[in-house]
Amino acid sequence: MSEVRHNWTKEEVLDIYNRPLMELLYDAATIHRKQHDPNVVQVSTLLSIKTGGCSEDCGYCPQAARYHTNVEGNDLMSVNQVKAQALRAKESGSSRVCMGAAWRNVKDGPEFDQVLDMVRSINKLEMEVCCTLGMVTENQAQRLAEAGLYAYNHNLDSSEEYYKKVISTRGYQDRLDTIDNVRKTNVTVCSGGIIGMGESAADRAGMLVALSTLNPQPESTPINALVAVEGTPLEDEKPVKTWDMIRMVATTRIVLPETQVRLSAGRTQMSREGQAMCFFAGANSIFAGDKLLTTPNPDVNEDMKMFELLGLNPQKPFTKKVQPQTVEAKDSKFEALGEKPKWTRPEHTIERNEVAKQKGKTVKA
Ligand code: SAM
Ligand code: DTB
Ligand code: SF4
Repeated sequence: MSEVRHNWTKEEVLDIYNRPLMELLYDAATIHRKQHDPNVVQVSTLLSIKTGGCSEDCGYCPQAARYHTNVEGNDLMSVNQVKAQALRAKESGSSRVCMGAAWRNVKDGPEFDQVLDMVRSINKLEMEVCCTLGMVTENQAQRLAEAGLYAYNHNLDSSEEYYKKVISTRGYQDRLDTIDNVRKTNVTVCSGGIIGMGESAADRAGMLVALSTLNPQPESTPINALVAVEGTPLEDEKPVKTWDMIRMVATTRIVLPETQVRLSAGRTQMSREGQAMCFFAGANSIFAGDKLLTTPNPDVNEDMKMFELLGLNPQKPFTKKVQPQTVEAKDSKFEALGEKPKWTRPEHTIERNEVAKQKGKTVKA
């Protein structure tokens, strides 16, 4: 087994990222084969259960209310709608459903109770359930765990230094605190980030250092290539080069040897050959389905053809960890505390976010 290190330095990680490609690939693939079956890829389906209208100013996100994008906002989906979509995902070969909400943080109340019922109903379909709902308190994480949640996604998204240049409505420590709250339960942690937001290779290394310092390290790590959406502050960022994606995946595999590296947003821009290189470099999970949350993703049938071509098999649910038990709402040990957690609002000025916000106001007027 490769040693899991929690003391990587930015310089060490940057050196790995910049190594001659053949050496980087060889080392990453060697670690990958020791830790994982290289022919098995975990398949998740995303479901946007509450779309758009978000209060935050995340520079990459088409769901932030202040920017003018083509995203149509929706209220929280019903439990029945979610169950139907989950069944469809199961039939198409997914082992996990990841429900995303355009929220800054979870608030106790009927909407959260409804999300807990969604978790219960998907867990009963014998699928892994993941949620990404923004910041959560320990009590909220406990309630999700009790409903049968398998994973909670909360990305660090970039290095601490670059995060400040992308978001002003919350801080990096809020993200770390949420991950810590999830860690106090038996829910697994899914945390990764985005490349292609204008950050340097050193920032990419910085993000991996932050992820590697978490102890235990996240069970899954999504690597997203920015989907530059018109109307967002990052609309003009150049598409991420596939070479950068391959390097980032390989470096993630070396620094987080046991994690499932998810080749996430950005696959529509990549050839099959490019994606195959990412699987070789250590990626062993994807998001399937023709939509991510609001933007396009490759067609499921195309993905299945790619799996066949590469001899890859979808991972069965609960391969890595036993299925959590679902406790019904009436038997819950945890009541809603209605806490008012003090998540931060640094609210420093980010020039390009301001410009996009003003443009949004003009378009909407
Ligand atoms: N609102 C919650 C939050 O921000 O934690 C959960 C949903 S949010 C959409 C989940 C993740 O989607 C973000 O952390 C980011 O990594 C990713 N994401 C959002 N917009 C993206 C984009 N345009 N390109 C790539 N990834 C994106
Ligand atoms: C993650 O790291 N990527 C997914 C999931 N976790 C929630 C989201 C990607 C969103 C891409 C932009 C969109 O479709 O809105
Ligand atoms: Fe809201 Fe999450 Fe999008 Fe930020 S990334 S604007 S918190 S939905």
